[in-house]
Amino acid sequence: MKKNLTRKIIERHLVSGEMTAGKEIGIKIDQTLTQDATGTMVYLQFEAIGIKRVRTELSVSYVDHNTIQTDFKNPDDHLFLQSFAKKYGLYFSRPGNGICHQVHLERFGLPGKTLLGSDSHTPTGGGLGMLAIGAGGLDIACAMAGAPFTLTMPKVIGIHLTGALQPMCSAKDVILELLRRCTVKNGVGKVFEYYGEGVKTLSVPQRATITNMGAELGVTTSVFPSDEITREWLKLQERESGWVELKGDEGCSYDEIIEIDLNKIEPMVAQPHMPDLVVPVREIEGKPIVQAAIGSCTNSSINDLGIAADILDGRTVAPNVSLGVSPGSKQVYTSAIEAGIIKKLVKSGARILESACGPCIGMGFAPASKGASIRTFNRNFKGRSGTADAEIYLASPETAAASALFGCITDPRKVPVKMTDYTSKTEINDNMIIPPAPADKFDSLEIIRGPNIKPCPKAVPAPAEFEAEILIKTGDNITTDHIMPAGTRVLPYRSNIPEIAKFVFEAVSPGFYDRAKKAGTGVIIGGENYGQGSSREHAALAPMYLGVKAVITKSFARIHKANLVNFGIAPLTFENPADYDLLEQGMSLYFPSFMDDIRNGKRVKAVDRKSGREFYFLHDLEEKGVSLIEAGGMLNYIFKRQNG
Ligand code: MIC
Ligand code: SF4
Repeated sequence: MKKNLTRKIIERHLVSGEMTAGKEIGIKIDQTLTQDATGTMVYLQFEAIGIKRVRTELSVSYVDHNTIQTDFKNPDDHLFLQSFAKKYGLYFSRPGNGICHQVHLERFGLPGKTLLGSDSHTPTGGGLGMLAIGAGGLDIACAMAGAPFTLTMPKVIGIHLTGALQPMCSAKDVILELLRRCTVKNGVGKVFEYYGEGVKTLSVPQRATITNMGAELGVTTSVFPSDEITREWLKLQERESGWVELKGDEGCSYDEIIEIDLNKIEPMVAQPHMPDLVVPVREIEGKPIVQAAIGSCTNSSINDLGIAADILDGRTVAPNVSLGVSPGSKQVYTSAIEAGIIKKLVKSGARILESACGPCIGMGFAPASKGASIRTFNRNFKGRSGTADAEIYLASPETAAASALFGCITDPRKVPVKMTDYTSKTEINDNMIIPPAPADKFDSLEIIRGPNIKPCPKAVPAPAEFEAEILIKTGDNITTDHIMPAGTRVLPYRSNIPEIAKFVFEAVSPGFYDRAKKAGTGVIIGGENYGQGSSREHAALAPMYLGVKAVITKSFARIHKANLVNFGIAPLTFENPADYDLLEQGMSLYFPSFMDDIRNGKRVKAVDRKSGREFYFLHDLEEKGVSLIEAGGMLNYIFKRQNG
């Protein structure tokens, strides 16, 4: 049988299950990555599992999200992560070394390997031919303990690339075009596999831009073949020995094929407040901006900075615009200094920010009130920038730089510059990566734990029956940023669930925390694609802590749904979608046979005792999922198994 690439990699890693789309499978995980904002919980959970050394081929702990250090909390978390990595066998990438996905691509990623990361943009590694998947923290902790990762066998969508990108059109425009066509809500249960002649025209960082933002499509992951271009990139990284050729068999089949002619791709922009509200730049040209930002794990490689520098060379950023540039990694930063890129940018008026996530996750560089900001990032959810009424546009480095120059959204084809390939300037220096201590040092090493680091709360086993208040009813496409915001005020509490729980649904529904506390037991009603976006398990963990027992929606995003189950919250959907209209915040629902219903079928009964009306909700949990709900989440489940 002719196989596509996704199938080949899964087959090589298959531990359990049948490779039929829609069926549950378990795969071996070769590598894991975490970042600081999700990492502290991952390691607290790993510690609770009680294993002394990671059991993967490679695990890396990065610090890139929260590096502002407004008080002790943040640096305390960094010290915890550093001491943990040393003791338990992980590499530690120090703050300043760069964004996890960019650094992993440069220094650790390998074609054909599986990578599980506690960050939704882990699929960046797909640019190197990895099967790289984002997941909740608890799944990473289990993978580090050597457990297979459970997922639904995906459908594989072939993205057939032909032609070559025209000048000033970029990889970002390719993925924006795909978002325009496919939207944020149709990717669940799919892998996007790129193939065809056009692949050869794209560098590894360009491929990584595309696979990175597959996260916004909602797909499980995206993958490119590993070819001569991949080999050249690994050679530049002095890691050529890790190269293997990988591709789908000639004539292999896909569940669906999407055609992209790169010749026809033009500069695109996503409008506020969703990454799929995409139009060609020319349609909204002239819209004034107050800010432009180049960086994030999507677009912060040396050529991304290089093209911006060349556009701005000898010119000055428009007086109404503040331009921020965050190099993706120390490697990008030092190489950009060598190549004269930073000088050109600074001379033009750009503000060079730290090599970290920074403004992408609302850590500084917030736009002015009602200000429009054009960013090379991947998410433009309302409020994520730190300014509630700001308008965030997503575009390529070419478009962002041209817009910064003219002070308004500008088609970069107006300022054509010759694309220079700056990759030959790559400087390799791993002095900011600390290797783990040898295993026999384990007992002598201490974990440094600041006062803001609190143990991960455990859920209580699911009740046989319960009465719960509807704490909130949301619309469609609710993101984990809505459920559990980030930014400078909230991120410092990622290691402290009782504190961070106070921010749940803060901007969407003020008073949620008090309502939940008062009710004691609650449920959430959602629309379609509930929980899209970030992998942050805090969006499940904090509601669990506040007594949420079930989330009932029209449909779920993949990672959030898995996170709910990991923390013992039942993800349910409407048997009759019209029931959505009958349920309102403040109503009370009685679940007379909750656990029996979950265990014995796919239908869960609830009653509004006031009106006597009955509702039926559905679940698609398989055996393991049912056990997790029953046990009150993954940690309880593991302990139960460990103690017989
Ligand atoms: C994001 O881009 O939303 C984040 C911040 O990187 C998250 C992880 C987190 O919330 O810590 C993600 O994408 O998973
Ligand atoms: Fe960091 Fe932004 Fe990438 Fe998330 S999307 S990993 S916050 S750069």
